[in-house]
Amino acid sequence: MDQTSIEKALQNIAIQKIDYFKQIGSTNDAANQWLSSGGQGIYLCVADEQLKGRGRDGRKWQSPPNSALAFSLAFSKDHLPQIKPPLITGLTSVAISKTLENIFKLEPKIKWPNDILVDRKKIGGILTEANWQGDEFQSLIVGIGINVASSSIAEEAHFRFPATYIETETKISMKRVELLASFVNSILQHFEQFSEQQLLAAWEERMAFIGETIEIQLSEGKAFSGKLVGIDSSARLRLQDEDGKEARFAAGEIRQQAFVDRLDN
Ligand code: BT5
Repeated sequence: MDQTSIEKALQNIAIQKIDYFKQIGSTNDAANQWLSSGGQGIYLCVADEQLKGRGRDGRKWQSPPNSALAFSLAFSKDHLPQIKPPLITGLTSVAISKTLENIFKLEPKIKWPNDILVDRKKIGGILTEANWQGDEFQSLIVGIGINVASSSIAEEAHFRFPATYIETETKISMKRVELLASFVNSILQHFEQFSEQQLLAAWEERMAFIGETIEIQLSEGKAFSGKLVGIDSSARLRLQDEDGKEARFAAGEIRQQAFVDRLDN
């Protein structure tokens, strides 16, 4: 993977600028810099290795060299997707999942709000960062990390959930640049074409743990448990308690008993 091969693989896609780095802190930071320097349109930043890859709430994301895909797409104000901001992570998850289904015949599940699981293990994660001015949505960065080869993970023992890798699940080895082009194509197509209704249906179809009893960890150590019944039109998680009463959550962390659930970074 290098600048030329990425540009070639994405030559028919409307992206204003592409940057490839052999090593970087975080591709989301590079995307933010592009926006701050007045970048207009859509920007793609790809890295072979991230030294400060991050997840939500300051957690770390591992993407060592030669093994994973780590990339970010930035959208300036006049190129923002039409869909409302709380649905963007879900839209990206659906686009990534469909690509894994189409190319590899995998059956990925989306662990609300931002994890892609295969066989109940984490194969990828999404970090969406939106910039606001007051309540006006100004720009957007969507960062995606996908485990391709098992060398993606240096310290798996510290993870909250078991991890997995495309090559482990499929026994297929595909050039990362081709995979990247398929993911980017799919994400941009979904951003342009998918309505909210289509998205909510496609998301629920692929939701991990649907019908199962889960626990959601809320801030300040609080938790709520119930049967996962789906998401609402604002992407809030819908849980039902034993009396059939429904509660909805805009943020939180799903725990599921069958999972190895470790606290880490
Ligand atoms: C995520 O956060 O899953 C979002 C990950 C987004 C990474 C991309 S890479 C390109 C762009 N640039 C960045 O700096 N970030 C984005 P979260 O749901 O908070 O999960 C983080 C947790 O996943 C960590 O605390 C670990 O337990 C676990 N983890 C870290 N690296 C992993 C990996 N490679 N595979 C599976 N699990 C991992």
